[in-house]
Amino acid sequence: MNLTEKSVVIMGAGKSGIAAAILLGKIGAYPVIFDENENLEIEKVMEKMEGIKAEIYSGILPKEVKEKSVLLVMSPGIPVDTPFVDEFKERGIPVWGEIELAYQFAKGKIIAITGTNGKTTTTALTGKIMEDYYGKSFVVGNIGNPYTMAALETTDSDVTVAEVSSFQLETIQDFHPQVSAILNITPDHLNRHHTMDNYVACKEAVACNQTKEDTCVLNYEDAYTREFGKRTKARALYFSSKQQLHPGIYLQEEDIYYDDGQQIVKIMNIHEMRLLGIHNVENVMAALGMAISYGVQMEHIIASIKDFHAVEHRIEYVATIAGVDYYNDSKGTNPDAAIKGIQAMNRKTVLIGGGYDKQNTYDEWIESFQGKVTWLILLGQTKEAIKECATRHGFENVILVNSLEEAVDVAAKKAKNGEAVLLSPACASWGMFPNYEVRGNQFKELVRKMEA
Ligand code: UMA
Repeated sequence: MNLTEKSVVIMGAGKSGIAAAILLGKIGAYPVIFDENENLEIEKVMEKMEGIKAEIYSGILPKEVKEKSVLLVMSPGIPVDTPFVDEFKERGIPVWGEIELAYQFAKGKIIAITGTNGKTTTTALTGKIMEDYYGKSFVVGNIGNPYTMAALETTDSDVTVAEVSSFQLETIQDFHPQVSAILNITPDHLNRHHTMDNYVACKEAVACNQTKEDTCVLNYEDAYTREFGKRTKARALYFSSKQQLHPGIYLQEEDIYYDDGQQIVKIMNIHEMRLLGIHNVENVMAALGMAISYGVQMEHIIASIKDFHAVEHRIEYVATIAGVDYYNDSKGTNPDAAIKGIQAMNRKTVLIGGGYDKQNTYDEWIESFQGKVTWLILLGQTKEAIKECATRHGFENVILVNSLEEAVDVAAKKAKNGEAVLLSPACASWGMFPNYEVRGNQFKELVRKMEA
């Protein structure tokens, strides 16, 4: 689509919206940013525009501005099933997500990773493997770097490694990764997608433009992704943490193997990686599968995996104070991710949880406590609902607090020498924090303050 001197409305003035507007300005289009937040600080948005001119509206977008637009670009956090978006669609105006916009102007090959949990770790690891091997890679998407920020810098010989969320995949059109992965699918974001079927369809969309020349790496132990392997047009490459696959990548005892259909190669022992927990073994196997499919030599892949550390906010060790180890798992934004956090702890744990209500259920999370969690400290919109759920499961050691500061203070008092304190909320941060990074950083600051 030729956008030169054409007006394009961008929904949302967050990271994605600003990056999309900058890209559009650079290619000679007229970006119009629209944010529904009436209190948006327009000056602050302008400061982030890197000298690119854009019209910025908050609260209401004037009708005549809407009608001039030839394209609507959506930020991932904004639902698409709204009357505002319908108006554009009814006029035949394309609605692209920020990822699709970037894709239309990007060059080179793409590796795209989705799944309910493990995306960020797997994306960071795959990005590192690519960077170590090729000397350069672009790591973009839900991980926190909008794809539009990097797209114009990419060349035909580059590889882009993109973490893509269901929100982002809902609005793709031509986006076509040569290698993709769906790590797992468990209920999440159902307040946005309404049904599990819709959510699963968004995840599967990562491979919708792939052909038999491409690869889709899938988890054999997840019923959704296992089934999807039978339907996808791409070559399915499975990984499993539970059984031997032929062909595929799998864990047996404590070793990872790769069976290419002809021969079986032992790749590495799991203690050679610096990541904790079985979920991380799965993330490593997925990254391995993608790197093999992309053509990276095995010895280089192994060296990069051995050298890779946990990403920030994902079961991240913070400090030991008075014999208590503090872990930041602010990225545990849904019950399934938070269960992995608890599983990774090897001692009694005081758990801090709760936050924004995504209409998840918490039963499995509470059931996973299994005597390991001594106290549950709850904050945010979901605190009452989680407390009620805990009571139903016979877990009574629950304390409700009003801030993260109070939560850390109470946790420090409850945790005994030799135990752990884990922030792993099972909920998004929204409502109390702009994102999980701010929540995790505040937790780390509060912990380190006690250390001083
Ligand atoms: N807004 C509206 N109307 C709405 C909702 C929001 O106008 O109905 C406005 C807000 O006022 C705000 C802007 O939209 O100014 C925010 O847009 P956004 O929510 O899309 O946030 P960005 O800052 O652009 O960040 C997005 C992703 N956020 C979401 O998907 C919610 C970031 O993922 C991503 O890192 C970033 O783009 C760069 O690609 C975060 C996330 O929480 C980490 N992702 C979810 C997850 O991991 O579970 C999917």
